[in-house]
Amino acid sequence: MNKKAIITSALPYANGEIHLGHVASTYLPADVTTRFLKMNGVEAYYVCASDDFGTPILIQSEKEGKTPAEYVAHWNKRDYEDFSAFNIDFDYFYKTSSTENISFVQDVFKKLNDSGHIYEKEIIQFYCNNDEKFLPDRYVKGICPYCKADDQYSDLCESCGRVPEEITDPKCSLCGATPTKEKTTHYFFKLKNFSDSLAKWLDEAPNLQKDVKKYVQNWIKSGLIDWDITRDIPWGVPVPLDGAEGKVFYGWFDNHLAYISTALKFLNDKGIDGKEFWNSADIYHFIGKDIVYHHYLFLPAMRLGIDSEYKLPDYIPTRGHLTLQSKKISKSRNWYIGLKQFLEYYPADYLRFYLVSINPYSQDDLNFDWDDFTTRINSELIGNLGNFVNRALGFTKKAFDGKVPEVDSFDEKDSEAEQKIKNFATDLSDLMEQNHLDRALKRIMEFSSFFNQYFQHKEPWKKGPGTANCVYLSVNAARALSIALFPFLPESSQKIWEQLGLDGEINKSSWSDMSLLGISPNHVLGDASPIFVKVEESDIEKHKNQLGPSE
Ligand code: B3M
Ligand code: ZN
Repeated sequence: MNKKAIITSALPYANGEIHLGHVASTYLPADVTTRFLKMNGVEAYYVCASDDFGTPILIQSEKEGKTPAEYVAHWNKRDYEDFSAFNIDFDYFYKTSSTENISFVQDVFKKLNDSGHIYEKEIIQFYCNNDEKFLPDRYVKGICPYCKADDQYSDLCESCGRVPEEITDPKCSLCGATPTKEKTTHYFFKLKNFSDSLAKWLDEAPNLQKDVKKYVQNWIKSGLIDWDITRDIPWGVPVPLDGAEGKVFYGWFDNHLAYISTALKFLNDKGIDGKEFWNSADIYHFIGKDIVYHHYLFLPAMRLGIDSEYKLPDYIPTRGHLTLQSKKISKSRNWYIGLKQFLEYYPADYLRFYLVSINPYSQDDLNFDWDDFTTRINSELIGNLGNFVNRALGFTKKAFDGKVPEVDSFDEKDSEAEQKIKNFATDLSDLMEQNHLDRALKRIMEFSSFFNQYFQHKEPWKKGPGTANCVYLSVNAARALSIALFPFLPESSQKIWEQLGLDGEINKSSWSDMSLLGISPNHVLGDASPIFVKVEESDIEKHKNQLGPSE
């Protein structure tokens, strides 16, 4: 296992609040993975940034009468606060509009240009006579030329995931008028040049998801098109060439470079050689499936274009979209739950538990359902896990004054239980390393369920022979659970740790520690109290009623 890692997750646009859809597919899986790697002794850093440039942000700041810089500063701060409240533990959260990123992007562009990967071309671009503007990207809506889905932005079809060469039946998204076409000069990146090297990279990358690879390979086979990387708007990274005044880079040219520039800034400030670290680490980019094209083609091609001066990603964990009560999330239709709002209802760990449980390592869409949430929290998290921990600790308190008794020789059941603890870390490691976080969490719940049954079977309240063993093994199982749960439920895991009377912070434990019988006879537990509070059905009804049009 590589002992260094850099983890990133798709950079949130500084353009509105973080909602459940964002955290499910990228930030939460990335956070769980980073915590796991760190516990495994990997020098892992999770870096992220707000994505500050691009036409939608410019449009929105104009609407709100703010400068784009003021507008993005607001969302950068707010996003970071919301992530922190959800215990998304970035090592560093920066911004694509940082001076470091701007100069990094300009530098990469110059290198690509010097190596002949850039050319200039006069193009005909949509222009709105009404708004007196060129209309790149989201300024134009129309029909996708590939899959014929309508109401698609000209820069990305949400239905088939491809980037249209030219949208059909275009309309200005500001005023709805049909745009005219005017001439302008743009810079292009020769994506076509990279067809073979991208195909080879995909073939050889051992850790990329097979199904994603397959359809990206098909895109390559059906022919890549060169990529227009500049825009005639006043908000973006300026193109560093004479004669290119007033032009900036397209947001997707600069944003993923902030993965690198942000990591370099963070590492160099820490006194680590950032470039050397990047090139010797495992690189993870967590994304949602709507941005596969950008991460499996644009991003690696640009890195290849500068001679892999910064290595290509090892992992691009790609997950599906979240629907809400089986419908597409939509802010305008109020079919939407903000992260901040959710955390006013329930603790972060409830949402972390639920979202990991329903989120496989695949591109299948997942669904947030309030009733399912209630069941999973009340019967699994509380009924199984909370119940076991509380039973084991509560009983030790009551019957032994909180002091773990001396053990006798183990019977068959005890030995089986002991073995479960000893195998626990390895059982989970494979799943965690392969990104199957949902299955790992399920395994943890099975472990808890096993110990519930063990406790029930042993009937320690009868104080018969074997009671001491049952208590000793049960509190050690609770300790194992507390360590295993840390990447998933950091707050609850720390609570269990403290109730066990263990010192210090749980995150100082290493992953394999869970398989030690780390609590010895005569150890004195802390105070036991329920870790979780039940979700009330009446509250759930209220939350459901908040969705949809308010009358
Ligand atoms: N800002 C958000 C998205 O399309 C976009 C990601 C950038 S990652 C470099 O999901
Ligand atoms: Zn218009």
